[in-house]
Amino acid sequence: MHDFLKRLPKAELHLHIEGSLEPELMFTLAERNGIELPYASVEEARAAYDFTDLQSFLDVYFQGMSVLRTAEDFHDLAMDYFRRASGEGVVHVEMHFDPQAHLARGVGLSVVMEGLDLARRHAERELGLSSALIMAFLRDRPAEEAMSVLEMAAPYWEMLDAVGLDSAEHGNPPARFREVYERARRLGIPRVAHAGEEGPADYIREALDLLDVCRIDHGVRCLEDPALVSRLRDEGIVLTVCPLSNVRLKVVERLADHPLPRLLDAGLKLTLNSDDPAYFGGGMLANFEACHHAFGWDEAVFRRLAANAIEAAFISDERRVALR
Ligand code: ES4
Ligand code: ZN
Repeated sequence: MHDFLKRLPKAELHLHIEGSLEPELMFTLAERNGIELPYASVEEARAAYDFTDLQSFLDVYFQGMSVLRTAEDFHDLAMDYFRRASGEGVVHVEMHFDPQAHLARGVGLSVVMEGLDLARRHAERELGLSSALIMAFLRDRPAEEAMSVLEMAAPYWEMLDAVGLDSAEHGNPPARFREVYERARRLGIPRVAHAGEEGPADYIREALDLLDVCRIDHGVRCLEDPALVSRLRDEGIVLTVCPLSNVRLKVVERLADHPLPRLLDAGLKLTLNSDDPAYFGGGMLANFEACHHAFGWDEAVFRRLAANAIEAAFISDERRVALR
């Protein structure tokens, strides 16, 4: 099964590129930029990745990305991940990035965009790996700030495959971002949003109704609302599920308790993703393998999940055919 899962061409639709920062690179970049880390060693950093919920992770995640200062740093971050992913049989990566988290540290949008764009072209050439870019808004920051970031991104609108919504979900419903998403819609930029990870099923409904998203990131709590499950199935809305993330952030206690088999039985269009691989115990292959161990799925199930991702990816039909 390991060889099959590794060879299976996988597209990743839910990855935070800042969450792919392995402690080794974190230390390299800290040294390069003269930044003090709160960890004495790579091992100590890894030991600190013991989370109780989404917020406890986000605190560590925002701290970790403080080492990213220059375009070269963002290039190295993304290229480091692309190489690892490619080695696991990943052929396409759609990466969220958090411009507000960088702007708040005095790192301009042009620095982030230049570095990520260079890495994307480098990966295409060197690895034959395609990628997409999802500019995410921090939902625990004001909607006005998100709107100004969207306007600030005008020189890069053409480079954005979608906008997304991430960070602390509790108490930050999609409705607050209605106008920002309406602006993105008018600009012709596709939309996705995290919903129903820690937040209620109602947030998934809101993301569909008010933000007009084409995919839901996570969405695992939809099962609490049977009418919503029917709707997701009937409309073929893709959920980008992140199994190891859900375990590490205590959305579920153990992977064996994860709603994935029930979501599958409900006829939903699911994909498997790594979310923040450096923090949650592994990349795409680790997530696929963990599901094999927890649920005993056969090759046909994994083929279907991988095909769902290629089907829902922000790629040309030409590329889609090449990946099938
Ligand atoms: C995130 Cl797991 C998760 N949830 C929400 N926002 C995020 N940003 C990075 N990882
Ligand atoms: Zn996420």
